[in-house]
Amino acid sequence: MSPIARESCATLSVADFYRRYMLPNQPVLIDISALTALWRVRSEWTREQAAEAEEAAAEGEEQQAKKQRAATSAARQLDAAAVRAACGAEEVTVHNCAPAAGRVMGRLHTAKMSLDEYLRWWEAHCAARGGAAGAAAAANEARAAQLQRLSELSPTEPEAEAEAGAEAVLDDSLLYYLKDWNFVKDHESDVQLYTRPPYFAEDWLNDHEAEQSSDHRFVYLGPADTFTPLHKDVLNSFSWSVNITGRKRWWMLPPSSEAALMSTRTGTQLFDLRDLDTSDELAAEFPALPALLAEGGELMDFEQGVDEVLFVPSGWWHQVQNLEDTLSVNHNWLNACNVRWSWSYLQQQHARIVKEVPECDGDEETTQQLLEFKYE
Ligand SMILES: O=C(O)CCC(=O)C(=O)O
Repeated sequence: MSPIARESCATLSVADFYRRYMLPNQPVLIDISALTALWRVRSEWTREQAAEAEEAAAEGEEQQAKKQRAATSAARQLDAAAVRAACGAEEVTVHNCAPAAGRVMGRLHTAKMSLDEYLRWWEAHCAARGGAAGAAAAANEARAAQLQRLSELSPTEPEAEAEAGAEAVLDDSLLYYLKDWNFVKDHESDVQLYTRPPYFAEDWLNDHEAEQSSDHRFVYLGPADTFTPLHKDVLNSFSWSVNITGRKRWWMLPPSSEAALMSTRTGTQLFDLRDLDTSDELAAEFPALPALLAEGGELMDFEQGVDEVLFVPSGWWHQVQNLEDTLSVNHNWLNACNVRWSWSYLQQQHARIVKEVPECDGDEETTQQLLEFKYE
């Protein structure tokens, strides 16, 4: 296994980020708590319970920072009532990560619902699950009911809801992960939830797309155990991802590992690296993988704490699990450092469409439309 590089925005300059990570296409985790402290997503969408008293200890700086992050992560929770009040009526897409829900064509099942519905599910799920986040969810629910009563927005009886919450039973067929919510696109003019960290300022994808109907700036929200399957990012873009609440586990493999991630039997890519541990039959389809995953291999397997931003370089394969209830923000982007990989990827895909879709041979307009449809 390879270790992930760790930095802090207090000491990492933009020029050093460029030279040490972006240009050589290497991942890095950067503590940006000094930046997130100023963000509205933190002050308006989360609540902090009093953190436990700090132990005075003779430890290294890194250990202390880790302890501090763990305490912050435990104390800071989503303020579901505030999020609901801000944009509960919006439609969002959720992915069902419950193992019992299965997959469709190698992907998680998805559904569309209002954010309000999603947050109701979230609160019931966290309350039924119990623990610290469950208590926070119950408090959120009570606060939401109070806000609703005040605003008379909902016809639902708050008392009946609170009762339903108290009786909630964990439904193991549902584990919803809200992904790819284009919050910024729809709210640029009224609220700036966060600012782009300076390391990622030069962004040809989203600056261009500001004029378009969609973009690559996302909010993600998922309770503990929600999951993003193995993939590399759209158009070989870079991505950055920061946790506003919670922690994530990331598994990352460099672009050179791509062939090892394709089944020798079907040619399709692996869904979850952990599936190899539970199925010898599946493991046999990926004979080159064990060497990459072994000690001394290429795999990076690490935790990302609250207020840490991860730089995911172009073409790196990754899968992600939320270890706690996690609110995160992420962008995909292109610039002079990676646009050539995007361009060659698009050329490959163009050639593939022409080869596999007979109608496209000689019809450039249809080929372009299909390309656009696939990567919009
Ligand atoms: O946080 C997640 O679940 C996935 C994020 C991701 O894949 C990315 O930022 O590239």
